[in-house]
Amino acid sequence: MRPDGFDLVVRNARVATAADVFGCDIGIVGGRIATLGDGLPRGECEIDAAGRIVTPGGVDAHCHLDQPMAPPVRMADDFDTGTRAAACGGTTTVIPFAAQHKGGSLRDAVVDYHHRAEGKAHVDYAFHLIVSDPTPTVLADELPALIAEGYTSFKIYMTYDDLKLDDGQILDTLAVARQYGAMAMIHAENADCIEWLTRKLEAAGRTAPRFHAHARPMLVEREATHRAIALAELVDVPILIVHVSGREAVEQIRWARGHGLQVHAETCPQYLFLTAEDLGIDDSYQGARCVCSPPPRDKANQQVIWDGLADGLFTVFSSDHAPFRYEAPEGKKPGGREVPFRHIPNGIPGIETRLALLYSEGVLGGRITLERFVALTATNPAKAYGLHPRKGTIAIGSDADLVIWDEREFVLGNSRLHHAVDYTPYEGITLRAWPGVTLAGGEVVWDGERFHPRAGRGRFLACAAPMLRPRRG
Ligand code: DUC
Ligand code: ZN
Ligand code: ZN
Repeated sequence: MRPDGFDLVVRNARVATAADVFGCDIGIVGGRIATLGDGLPRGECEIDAAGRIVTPGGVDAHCHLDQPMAPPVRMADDFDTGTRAAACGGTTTVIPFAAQHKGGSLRDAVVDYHHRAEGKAHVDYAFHLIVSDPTPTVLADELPALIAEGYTSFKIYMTYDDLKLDDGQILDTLAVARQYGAMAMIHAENADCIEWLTRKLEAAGRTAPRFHAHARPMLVEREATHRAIALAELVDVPILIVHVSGREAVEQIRWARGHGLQVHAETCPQYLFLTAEDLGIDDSYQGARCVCSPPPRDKANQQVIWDGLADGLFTVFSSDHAPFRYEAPEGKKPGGREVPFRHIPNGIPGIETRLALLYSEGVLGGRITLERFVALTATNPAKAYGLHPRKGTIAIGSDADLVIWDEREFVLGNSRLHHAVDYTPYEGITLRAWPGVTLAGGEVVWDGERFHPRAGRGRFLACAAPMLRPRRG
């Protein structure tokens, strides 16, 4: 022990890591874990965690905060409200996206995104990049330089007109990931199929929110997932398929793994807790709240996703928090109007509810082990994006980012959440647990009832190279 003692001791914890669950005290000095052991001497502060599970703070490796959008649309959460909500839901590291505009510079996007985050974040953050215009300068200069500076992951879109790359551009961009050791994340949906289906639906007058799901059936995700896997195989580079929604994409990923390819996969709460019916069973506009891409599927597909979480198909469980207010001209009703589904901003909020949903239904529902919960929500994302072991685990030397869980039943409502969105898609769901305390760098940011703000507490994290080793079989 250091002669000057512990700043904080979390006593009698039932510590869960991705490998084990064990009892000990956690001694914290200077925002880091200094000691794990029994009967530690008194700290300056003490928290008694007797009988409670303590997990690493969550790492939300896929969320969108204050990402520039085409007017009038604007995201509801910036780095202040988004990281506030994250902290109150047990997430202590977020990785949102610095998005290049077509025709713009990737470096400029990063500079702008730093300004948006500066002095506002309550928890630590890193950035993924979004490469939407892989010009020779971006591929040869900007991207390699940014990877070297700690932006070691980037997202490639196969859909959305303002973001998508064609196959040749994807190959060129994947080749940079291979050469410089970055992690390529892929949004896999076939843009041309979606456009063709959307036009047919529009011609038939089928423009209500629920038809968003008809325009993006599983086939379009399956085809793009297969193509992404083939392109990555050609380049011989690992990839991570983001927000996998159901059976058909899962089958492609299992096939790839069976052939020894390094294909990682992410899924999100919406594919476990929502179905296409949440976009509407009639032509009401209410379903715009749950418009996201890929869309939620059905109960059978939810089970496929649960199976993939339990058996190790999925590496990462993220929120894909993309916050738009429902009753707002900058949100789900652009310009104040109920618009055809093509124009509804895609995305749902979930940064605060991600951990409690999976802990409640996954761990306490007996579907996944506590160790796998920790792996999916903290350790694996930290490894995939070069933040481990500083983040994502409970170990000597790691940041003292911890969640002490309260296990008790309550009904979720938006009024208890801390994001700036005027709804939650999970309104009325009964949860069995919620973070009772969140510690970020050894400071209490959430005490189970109150948020303890300190904008600027959150620091930017430069990421190292991805640590995930190839998975065979
Ligand atoms: N889909 C995305 O690809 N990103 C943000 C939200 C969404 O629904
Ligand atoms: Zn996406
Ligand atoms: Zn997203």
